[in-house]
Amino acid sequence: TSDRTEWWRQDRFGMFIHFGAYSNLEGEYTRQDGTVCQDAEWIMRQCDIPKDAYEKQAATFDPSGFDAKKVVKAAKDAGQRYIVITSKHHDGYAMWPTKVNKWNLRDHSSFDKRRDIMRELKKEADKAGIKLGFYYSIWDWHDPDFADPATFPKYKKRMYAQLKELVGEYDPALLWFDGEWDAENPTNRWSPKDGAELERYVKGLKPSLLVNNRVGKRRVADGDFGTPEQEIPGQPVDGQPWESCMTLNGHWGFARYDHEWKSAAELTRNLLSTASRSGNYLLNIGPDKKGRVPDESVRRLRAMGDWLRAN
Ligand code: JFZ
Repeated sequence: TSDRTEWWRQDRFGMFIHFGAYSNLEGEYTRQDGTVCQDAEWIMRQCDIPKDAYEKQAATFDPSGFDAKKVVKAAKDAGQRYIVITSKHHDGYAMWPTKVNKWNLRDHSSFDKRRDIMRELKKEADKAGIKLGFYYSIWDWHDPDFADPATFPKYKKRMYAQLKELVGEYDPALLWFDGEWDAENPTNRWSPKDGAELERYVKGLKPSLLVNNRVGKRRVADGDFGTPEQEIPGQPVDGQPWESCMTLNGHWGFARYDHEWKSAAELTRNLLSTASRSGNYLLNIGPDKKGRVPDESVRRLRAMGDWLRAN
């Protein structure tokens, strides 16, 4: 119903954060033959990185420069009222110390074992009155049980266990699912029934949780809000609340070669036209391999906030 989305519709403007083991490559993978392949959070797939090579690079991931205070301040300065961070992207790498497997920032990295960036972010967000949500990819390139129909139920169990950890440990306000599509990908067999089950499950863990429509098949009946991507629809999506997510440059994850930053004026126009059509705007940052937010991003977010405060 519309009541459960009320805080979120009033907040209007959020920060998306794409951060994971792919960030450690900063968008560039050098193959054995010396050629360089470029992509961001899809780099493992797009550049055909062998699993062991990807695991090897992830073992050196050390985002010691991640500063939750700075991230929350950047959001606050921009006028953003909630944050959605990737807890697990398609590469399956968990950004919190999950007990479900070792493929995570605590157990498979060079990062300080005492730190938990999700906990740090939750603490700073709480202090600033900013809500925290998690992106979670249903699609998983790393878990061998995902791709095989015979073992998919085993994968599903682990996914449910991870979501229980996330909700129990960090009390998120929102879960942003992704990776439910199957058109061009026969190994992804997520069904409407799977979606309905998952939605029921997470809302059973925390009834007030907001969930996007990618939990199921992006029908109006799926989740609490629609998720047009990189576009601002002219019409409401069948009366369903909606949120448009966008990048600041041309990538979600950090790409050191991408200098095509959108201007603060364009971004502000996007925010305003989204808001004028009763939509939410989720604007993305991609921290670098050290976990630092690029200056180009911070400056644009601040310029947007300055404009909002002045007008
Ligand atoms: C997905 C991810 O694959 C991508 O890496 C990023 O996290 C983004 C926010 O979500 O990409 C999509 C999802 C949906 C569409 C396109 C890309 N879509 O509906 O056109």
